[in-house]
Amino acid sequence: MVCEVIAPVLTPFAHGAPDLEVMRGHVTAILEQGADAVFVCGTTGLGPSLSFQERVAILRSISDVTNRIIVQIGGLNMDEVIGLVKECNERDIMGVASFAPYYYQRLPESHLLKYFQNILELSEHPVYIYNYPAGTGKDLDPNFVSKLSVAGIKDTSENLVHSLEYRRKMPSLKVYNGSDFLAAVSLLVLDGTVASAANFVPKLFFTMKRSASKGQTDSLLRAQFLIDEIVELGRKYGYLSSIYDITSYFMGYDVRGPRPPIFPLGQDEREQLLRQLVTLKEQSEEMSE
Ligand code: ELE
Repeated sequence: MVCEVIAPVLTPFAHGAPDLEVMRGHVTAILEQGADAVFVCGTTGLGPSLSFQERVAILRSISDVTNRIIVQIGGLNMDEVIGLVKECNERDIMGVASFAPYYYQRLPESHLLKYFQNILELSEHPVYIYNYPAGTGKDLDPNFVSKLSVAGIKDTSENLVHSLEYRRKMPSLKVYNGSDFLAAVSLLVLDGTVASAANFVPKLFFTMKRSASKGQTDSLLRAQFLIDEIVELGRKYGYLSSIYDITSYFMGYDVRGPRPPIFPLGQDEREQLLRQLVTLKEQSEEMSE
């Protein structure tokens, strides 16, 4: 099985707006260094906080530099969801993905199905489901997904059994897991990983993919445990914020910062974080080929 590393790419913000030039440079770098594709406007990309116009601008700008792109188009405004599907239809991309409409916890399953059916009817690209129960409050489980003719599922769950269930019940469906902590095992037993760590250690992911294809589980696990340490450290500061500092430090260029309500780290926090990253960066360089 050919497994893939899909990077859920962060959105660099400067002066309150997406910095598309920096984003294009970042996408180009991570694709050159080891990611197979990018996932834009997802969780790490702060997609739910972007305006429709910003998401269209990101789609246009990034699809100018690569066609290895899956666009997260989900939201609570159906006109905008449909508008984004139509925008995507105009472009050469790999696919569109959507999480479940969130916030309204008592929506019946029939409404959730209609939401995805609308997308499927309109999209000229393969459609992927982004299952993120921790974020949306809804688990689009294998039984739900089996009712839709989607191309694949990105299951963000730390429960591997849950991801494997899609594979067991729908063998032809592409199945990815989105947890950083399950990246190695996803490369071994699923179609791949959509791990946010691919923003800052794309070369390590390249090495991991090779280790997975050769069945070198020792080196694969060493890389996984290093990623775990970095993500755990980042989470202490708020991972959606600290990932900007971690990425700038590891990649050697400035990916700017998040936009409130995802607040950037304070100066003291940043310095503290960077001090703790020094040896982790050295280790990742040693492990990457
Ligand atoms: C994961 C998120 C959330 C990857 C994206 C992704 O960012 O769009 O495990 O809650 O931190 O879904 O990074 O993961 P947790 O696809």
